[in-house]
Amino acid sequence: MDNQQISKILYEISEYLEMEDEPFRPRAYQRAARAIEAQDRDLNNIYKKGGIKALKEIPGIGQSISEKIEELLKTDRLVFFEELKKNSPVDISTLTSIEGLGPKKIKALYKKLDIRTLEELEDAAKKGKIRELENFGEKSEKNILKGIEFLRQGRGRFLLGTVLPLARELKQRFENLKEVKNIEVAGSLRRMKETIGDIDMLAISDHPEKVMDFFVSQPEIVNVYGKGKTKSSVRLSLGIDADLRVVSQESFGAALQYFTGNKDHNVALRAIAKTKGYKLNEYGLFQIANPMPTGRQGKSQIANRTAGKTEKEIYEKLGLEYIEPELREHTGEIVTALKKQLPNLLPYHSLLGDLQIQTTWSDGAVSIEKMAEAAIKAGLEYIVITDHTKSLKVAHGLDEKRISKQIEEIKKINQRFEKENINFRILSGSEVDILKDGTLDIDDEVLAKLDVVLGSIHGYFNLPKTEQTRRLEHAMENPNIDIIAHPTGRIINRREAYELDMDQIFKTAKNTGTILEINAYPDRLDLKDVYVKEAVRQNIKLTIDSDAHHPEHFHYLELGIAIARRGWAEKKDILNTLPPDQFLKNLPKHV
Ligand code: DGT
Ligand code: CA
Ligand code: CA
Ligand code: ZN
Repeated sequence: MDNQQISKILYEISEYLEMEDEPFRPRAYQRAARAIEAQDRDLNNIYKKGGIKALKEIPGIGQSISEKIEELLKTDRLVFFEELKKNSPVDISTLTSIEGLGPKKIKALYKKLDIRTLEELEDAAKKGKIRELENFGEKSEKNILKGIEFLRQGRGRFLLGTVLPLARELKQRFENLKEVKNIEVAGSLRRMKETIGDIDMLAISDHPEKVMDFFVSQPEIVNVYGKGKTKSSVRLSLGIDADLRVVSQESFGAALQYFTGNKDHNVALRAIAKTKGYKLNEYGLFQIANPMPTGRQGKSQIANRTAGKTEKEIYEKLGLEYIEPELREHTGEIVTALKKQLPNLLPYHSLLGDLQIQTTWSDGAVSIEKMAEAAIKAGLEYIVITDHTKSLKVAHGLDEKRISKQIEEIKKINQRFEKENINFRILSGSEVDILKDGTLDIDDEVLAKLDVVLGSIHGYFNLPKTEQTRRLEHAMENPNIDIIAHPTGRIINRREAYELDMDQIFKTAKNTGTILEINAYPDRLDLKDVYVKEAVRQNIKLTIDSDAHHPEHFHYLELGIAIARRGWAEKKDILNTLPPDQFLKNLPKHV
């Protein structure tokens, strides 16, 4: 269990306790949850090294909560939390995941309308009962319905950034098992889709029963749906399901291809196989011995396996270029592979800089220097410090004076790096707030002094489409804006993108040279893959930023690269693959 999961559980506990009218404990749990969020170190390591005593030394964590964290770390569950959930009449975990509904409102809904579940909430809202309650009104009733719909769409799907580390951990354990010759993750996870329905894994082994025994004995497993000789399905504590199949060595490639999907890609591939006199299934690519006249295909004889051991040989035999999993969505990759014109995809680990970093100057967890050190460890050559600006009060945004002060501070740190022969540069920047009318909340003279300026929308999400589009275009037209951060504002499973005419946005990006960001933060991934593909097609420049608020966040860059690859991006499309000097020269204001 990682810090993020633990802190989420502590937040949920505080919500349950708040419902129960507990006076002090909710705040204690919130404080602890926040303390863990801001921790650079993994709680597992802290606990391994110093036990419960070390947990208690973290400011904000007391005796009772440190014991609960210990239980979570040791057993991956917390009896106290499970009891709380069981004894509560109301399904708080689900109801609080609706935007705008906190424990206080949920309690009022329970007391006045006896609402316990999502279904009851929906029913009451549809009948117009909620608008009649004090502090609710018609608008919030509408928003509740919208929130329910949104939740349903995303329900059961998990963020790529949450599932990926878990699946890798599982994979690693299998790799250490001597009975396993090879193990791969398939499905949407291998395609690096932004959300994941379930985890699909494939293994090669001569002792499948042993592999199955090992699988169902993993500590994260909360339920075994079925355990067979070569296939098992389970539910993990995160709430996601996982399947594992054991297949033979000679079909491994075919199985991997089949279970990677997506389904439409597979259907199209099988059709191509058929036209070439083959049959493709999860066991291999087979030559059909005596192709029968149409109409009698059912009786055609399957002779020999032509391919199946690796995916590469299957694609090759079918006359296609190898198609990377991220492209297998049946959005043109097959015809392009037939023509051998697939893009030379942006490689993982190819970014030299990260252009959106927050520090303690605004709402980040650590200092500029600490973020720089973490970036060096992550293999980067430069970062841009982009703390929020003054309109974002919750984040202690910077005003003109503090921006100028920060520029000086960055200069000093860079001088020290130079003296110590550290090959790393900090660039000065800002994530400037785009106001309702498209103007910026920082004076142009001050912005002109910064190396890189990001503009982003953090409020007035509900403007009409034309107005919202115009607002963003207005910001793009400002020569001081280099990059639009998280351009569409969506938060996966939580908030829809604001209404934008994306064709128009792309047109303006093209005209002004403004760069669009692929924000790699796990619940943003904004621009999303389909927009990346369109931007790439139009030769609009992009960057990939982690939006790090914490030294541990640099690894999110991988998610951004995945989205870029899913959008067919090459190295040339992503500006922060360039070394710092060249990167700066390519900013719109210098081109
Ligand atoms: P997910 O789990 O919803 O994120 O999406 P996937 O793509 O992982 O889908 P999943 O887990 O249902 O199935 C894994 C792969 O197995 C899928 O991408 C393609 C293949 N597959 C599953 N069912 C079918 C099917 O009925 N026909 C074909 N051709 N392929 C299938
Ligand atoms: Ca899946
Ligand atoms: Ca599956
Ligand atoms: Zn932002």
